[in-house]
Amino acid sequence: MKRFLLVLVALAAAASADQLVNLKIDGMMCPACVKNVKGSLNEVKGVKETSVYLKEGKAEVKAAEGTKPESMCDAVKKAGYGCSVAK
Ligand SMILES: [Cu+2]
Repeated sequence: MKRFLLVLVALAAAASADQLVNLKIDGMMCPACVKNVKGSLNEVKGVKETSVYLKEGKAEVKAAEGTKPESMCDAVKKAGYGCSVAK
């Protein structure tokens, strides 16, 4: 039982080390844009997983705790798209 609890605590700790950030992306017109945005986000230090949604104009980013959402948006803007952090 004690061991089981320890595993649970370890799992919780691992989960809390990541954060989910929602970004609003403007200017995506086609799948190539999605690829561009995804690529630029994945180059940001700390970013682990990125899902980009063309129709919704948004991105969901899984990143290490402490990764600044602003740094993600900067990367997207550099790639030529509009970006704001969705709250
Ligand atoms: Cu495009």
